[in-house]
Amino acid sequence: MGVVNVTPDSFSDGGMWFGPADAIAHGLELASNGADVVDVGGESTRPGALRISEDEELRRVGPVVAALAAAGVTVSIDTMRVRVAERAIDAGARLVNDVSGGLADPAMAGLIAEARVPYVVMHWRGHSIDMQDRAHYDDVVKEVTAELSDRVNALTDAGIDPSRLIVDPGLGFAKLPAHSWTLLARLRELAFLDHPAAPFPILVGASRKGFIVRLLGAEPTALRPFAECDDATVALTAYAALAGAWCVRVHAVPGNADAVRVMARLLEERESEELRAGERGAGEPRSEERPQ
Ligand code: PMM
Repeated sequence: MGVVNVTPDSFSDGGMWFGPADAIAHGLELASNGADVVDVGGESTRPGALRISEDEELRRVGPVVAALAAAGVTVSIDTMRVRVAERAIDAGARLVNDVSGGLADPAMAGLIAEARVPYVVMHWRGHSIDMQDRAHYDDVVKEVTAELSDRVNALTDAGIDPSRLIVDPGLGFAKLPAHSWTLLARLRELAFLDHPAAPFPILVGASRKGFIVRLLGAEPTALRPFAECDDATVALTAYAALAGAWCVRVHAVPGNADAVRVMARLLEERESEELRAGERGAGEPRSEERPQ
């Protein structure tokens, strides 16, 4: 999933694709670089960001979603607002990516149930303005899994088909860097929510996030510039793919698309090796049956 932030102030690429023409050209480039989905967002969610009005969000994303969808790109709309999601679906968006997992707008669940589109449910504890004040956990994996389980149960109770849900740990959202690293290290556990339809597909948004920027800074307090974190993002993409992630959300597509293809081939090989080993095992006498 390639990212088009139609914002002046995002985490990582704010202001670069703010005009509709630049944003559309960037989305087409991401798709031609190998992104299966292009995620269009109009509202920055960097820590401390203020919200923009609904009309401003619609003004930013509307033409971009419509043009990319008309060009045959599979578009995802990154929004917490039901009206923006609805307009985007009408304009051809095929997936809704809601960083609040339906908590920011209570009408979102009804729309998703009716529109029958895939829906990304990210772990979220509140709006960006003060989300980092909520980064307190005893066991971050257990708590994120429990809170995502609550969301997924509420969403399916509201009529959403569980097969349309994708879950996301929300790296950097109400998380300190150590929380994001722990969630990545135990990624597989996040699929196993307390819901009859588990395991769920997992989306990982690690690209250019603060926990990478901080790790790679030359000194403990120095930050590596965002655009110089793309090799590290590729490393995490390879890891996430091998750990079974369904999708990675990234800003620079080519290296990540290659990593996904390489890991898919490796996983395929691992599975057929396991199958072959199983067949060999079934044909051979077990150790206790072997002639002495
Ligand atoms: N991160 C950002 C925006 N949208 N959506 C999902 N599902 N997961 C994420 O981790 C996520 C997201 C913020 O990143 P950006 O502003 O650097 O694009």
